[in-house]
Amino acid sequence: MSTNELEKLPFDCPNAALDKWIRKMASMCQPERIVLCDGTQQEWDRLTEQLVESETLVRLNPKLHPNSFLARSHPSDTARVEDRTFICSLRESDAGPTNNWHQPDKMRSMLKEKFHGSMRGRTMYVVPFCMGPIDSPLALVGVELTDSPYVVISMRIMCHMGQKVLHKLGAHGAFIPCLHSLGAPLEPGQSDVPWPCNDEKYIVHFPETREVWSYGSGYGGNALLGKKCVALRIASTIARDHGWMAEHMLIMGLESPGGAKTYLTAAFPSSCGKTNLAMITPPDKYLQAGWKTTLVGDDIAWLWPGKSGKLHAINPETGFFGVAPGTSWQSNPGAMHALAKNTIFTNVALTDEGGVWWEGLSPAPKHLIDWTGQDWTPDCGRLAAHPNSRFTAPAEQCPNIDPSWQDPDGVPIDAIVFGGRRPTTMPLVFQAFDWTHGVFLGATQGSETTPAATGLVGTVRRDPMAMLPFCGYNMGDYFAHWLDMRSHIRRLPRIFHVNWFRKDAQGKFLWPGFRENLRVLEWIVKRCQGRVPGYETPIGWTPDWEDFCVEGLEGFDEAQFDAAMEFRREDFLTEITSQNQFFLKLYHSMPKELLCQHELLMARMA
Ligand code: O2Y
Ligand code: MN
Repeated sequence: MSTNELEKLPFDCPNAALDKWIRKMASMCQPERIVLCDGTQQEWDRLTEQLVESETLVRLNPKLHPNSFLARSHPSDTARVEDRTFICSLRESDAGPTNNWHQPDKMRSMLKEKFHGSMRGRTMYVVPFCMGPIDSPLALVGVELTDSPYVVISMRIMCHMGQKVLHKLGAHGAFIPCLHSLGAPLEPGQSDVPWPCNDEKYIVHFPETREVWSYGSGYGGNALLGKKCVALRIASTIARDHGWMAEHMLIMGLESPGGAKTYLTAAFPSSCGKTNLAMITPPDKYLQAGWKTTLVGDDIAWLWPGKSGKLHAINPETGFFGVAPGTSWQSNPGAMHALAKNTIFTNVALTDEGGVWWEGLSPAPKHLIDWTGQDWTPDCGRLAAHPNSRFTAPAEQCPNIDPSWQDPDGVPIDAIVFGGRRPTTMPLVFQAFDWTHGVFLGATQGSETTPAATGLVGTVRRDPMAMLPFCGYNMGDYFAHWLDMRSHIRRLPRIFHVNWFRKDAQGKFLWPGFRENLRVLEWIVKRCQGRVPGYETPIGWTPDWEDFCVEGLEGFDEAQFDAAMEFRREDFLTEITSQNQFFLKLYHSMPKELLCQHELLMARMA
């Protein structure tokens, strides 16, 4: 495409600023052609056909998985790359000590060199997308320019995309510019590979100008820029400036037998079963009694003080990018229904019948093609699916999707739940004394690495509000924003901390977990409704044995409950020291209220 051709785009662009930006980026990236994506079924059919031909996708057996495909990525491109993720704020202190910072002008000129000619021989797709229900007051419009058709079809599942978004943008609307290139230009005559990418990767955010530039990866959060880049890192800076919150949280609804509905959000560090909790099936006893759970979102929540006086929440996404291994009809039937059709699987194994398989799905078949494309047998000593293999599936296919999941005004939130994988120290559930104490609980949450001897406290990897890799600004300022929100919410949600992973001295889990976690959520709901008293302890309000339902839980007696709920002063003294080390890292921006919470906890423990 010559510079001359770039004087005019090959399609009508209704927005002058968008037209100008596309032409500027195209003259830098030099694609062979530019295509505006409309988000239609015909476009999906065309692109998936093209990707099957280029061997990026394998069409699955339509009898097993209608309209579904398997992609195998390059083995070097299988996950988000945190060490290649940058927050390029004008001031280093605005990125804070927990983010990779780079001076924005220098980063920009370096990126311009990388992107120069990076789309040669490829198509530049223009993907207008909207995070959040199109008519929501919080909805954010972005436009991703990408040379990856896999990204286009994935974006169609993960967010509102195409013509309807261009219509919302109109002639003068603002958009978040997101530039993405695989960094794998094709020279004349050069043949393509199924998963082009570059060894050098940059996932770069400019928070002041609200821009994302991503180079070198075609995978997940590195490449589908609406998700972690826009809906968390950029949105968190917009939210701070405009009085709302962009959080790494699931959103779910719980309907008790009388029909009362309570919505809650929850933030856990990775590997704590967030997707499984979001899609939880109540234990049979609860189902028979009339309990229902609904899903609004499994990964991201945008929260703002709504008309009801409560915090309201929307899920800015329309799909799941869920981890496949461990997902099964036993562990998560909701996810299995969601991924039954219209799904893109990435890096799972292919069965001889043209279906998919991963570890934890079912007994291993006798033969598979593994995620690297090689023959696989159960005795070959390799995993069949990559541990970070994924399904990209439409959220509306989840059978218990909440009727209000696309309500522009969101759903009213009564509880916020924090937690972590803590084999020691943290009881099954407790409630914060107030909002500030709750923010403290979120700020200190984390997961524990298991020490060699069981029963000893391991090293805790802090992941405040599960936002450590996703906050687009200084974590201390982020805590201050949380504290400030208190004065803007008339009916504050209650805040809780849960731990499904407590173990006894023999290393056995003290709580059965999975569907039984609903019993903990029941206590949380009842606390929000003022239906059960709490028992005041130095760490917060805890449930009394009489108020906690264990009916039908084989062998879970009062002694077991006490063990799961126990907190030991000596463990908490270790905890306080470890929290202090984390706070010291953020000392210059740490709000005094949180340091004070720390002192108060110490005093209550003394
Ligand atoms: O590896 C990736 O690119 C995906 S990471 C991811 C995907 C879905 C939901 N959450 C996450 C995460 O890292 O929190
Ligand atoms: Mn996530």
